[in-house]
Amino acid sequence: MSRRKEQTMKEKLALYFIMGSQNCPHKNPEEILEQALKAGITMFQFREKGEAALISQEKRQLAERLQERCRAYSVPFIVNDDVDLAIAIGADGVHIGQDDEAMQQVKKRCPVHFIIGVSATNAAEANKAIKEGADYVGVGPIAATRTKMDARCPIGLTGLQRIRKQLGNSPIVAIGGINHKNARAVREAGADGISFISVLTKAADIQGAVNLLKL
Ligand code: 3NM
Repeated sequence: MSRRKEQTMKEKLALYFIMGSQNCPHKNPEEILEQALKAGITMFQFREKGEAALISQEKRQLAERLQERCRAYSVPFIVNDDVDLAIAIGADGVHIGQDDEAMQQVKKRCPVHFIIGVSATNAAEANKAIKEGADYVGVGPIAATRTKMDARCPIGLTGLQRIRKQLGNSPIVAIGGINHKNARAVREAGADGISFISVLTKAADIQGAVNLLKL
């Protein structure tokens, strides 16, 4: 990746909000996203996953409604795991996990302009993802999280620092248990950006919560 592309990617990763309808059962995801966009998030990932998640047409319809909101703010709209959906609706990219479709296959199917993100928990996974052409790696979980039931053991700031050392300048976004108390330390440990779910889906004041994450 060129230096310039790398820098642009890092700017997009700064405040990366992730959400699916299962993360906000008693709220309207469109309203949450609208407020988050207004507050200044820089990238969004549609992650419709788990027992309560929408499927088929309902999933696609929600994706399209959320995508429309992101477009209005020129914020990239990324789809988690579901490469078919990402391609079908003309998303800006996909995010894949270690157990999802192989990178080579994903690259072959997606348009060249797609942003491709990969989850990694250690330096070996992160290195492999970047070598295979990932535009960024999502590194975590940094701290304990209640949002992802099958999350691995937290790697802490030390784990993040270790991965940063191995990856040189490649774009890294940290994930898992990130809130206003640890956001700054996470950036100082080498993350170009932070990604988060519950700190916004559970916030009474989304603007205020985003402001605190910026500090
Ligand atoms: N992936 P919260 S942790 C979606 O470690 C996700 O790869 C993780 O939610 C990973 O901000 C996680 O509420 C959940 O902790 C993040």
